[in-house]
Amino acid sequence: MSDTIRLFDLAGADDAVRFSPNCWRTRMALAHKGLPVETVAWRFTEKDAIAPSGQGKVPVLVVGDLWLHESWDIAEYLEDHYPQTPSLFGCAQGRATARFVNQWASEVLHAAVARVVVPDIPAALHAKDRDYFRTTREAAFGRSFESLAAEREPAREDLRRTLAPLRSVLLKQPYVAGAAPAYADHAVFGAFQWARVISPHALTAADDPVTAWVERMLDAYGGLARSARCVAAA
Ligand SMILES: N[C@@H](CCC(=O)N[C@@H](CS)C(=O)NCC(=O)O)C(=O)O
Repeated sequence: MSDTIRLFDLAGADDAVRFSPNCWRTRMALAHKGLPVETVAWRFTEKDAIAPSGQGKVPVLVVGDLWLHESWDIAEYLEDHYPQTPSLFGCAQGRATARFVNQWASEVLHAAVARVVVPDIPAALHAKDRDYFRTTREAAFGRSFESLAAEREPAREDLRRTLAPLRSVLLKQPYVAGAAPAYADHAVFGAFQWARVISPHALTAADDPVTAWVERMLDAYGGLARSARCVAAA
């Protein structure tokens, strides 16, 4: 019998509000492979709960005695250890290209989305996380949440420009990975699901091809992402 898979998944004050872009990558990858998972609601300050992983960030995936972290490493683990399930990458070249897409999303897209949504996050956090979140994020941005919130519109404009290559690709094909979603899509989609769950501010216009792709991703895997609890709708 295969081991139960557990995922430590970032939650807000409400256990059902799961808003981490990196955890959503893993949730989508597990769904793609048809692997059942038990998610564990985790807060930023609950470092002890994931200490066996040797670091302090989620996603953390626990399979038997194995504690895995880093969303990209988790994706590779799932691909290599469950070869009988649908592939996340398709082939060696697909894996290499997905690695680039993943890195672009982590370094460029997440930073651009953060400027739009981060000021909305404290209101949804568990009380025990609020000071930690403000202190660490304001230090990272070098500015207050209030000043970030005041510049949300220019941040959205910058994000729209950042999305230009994604938009161009999605005008030619329905998914980043081609005809069907795969890990390159999961890697990018996490950022959109982050915003959708935690913020009332739309990232893209209704007629943007990126919006149509987000809708397709929300419907994928039996509507897993669409069924997620959103703060704005709560
Ligand atoms: N490169 C890591 C990034 C993980 C990460 O930054 N996770 C955030 C949640 S999205 C976290 O757990 N932060 C904990 C903290 O800031 O203390 C990955 O892709 O898994």
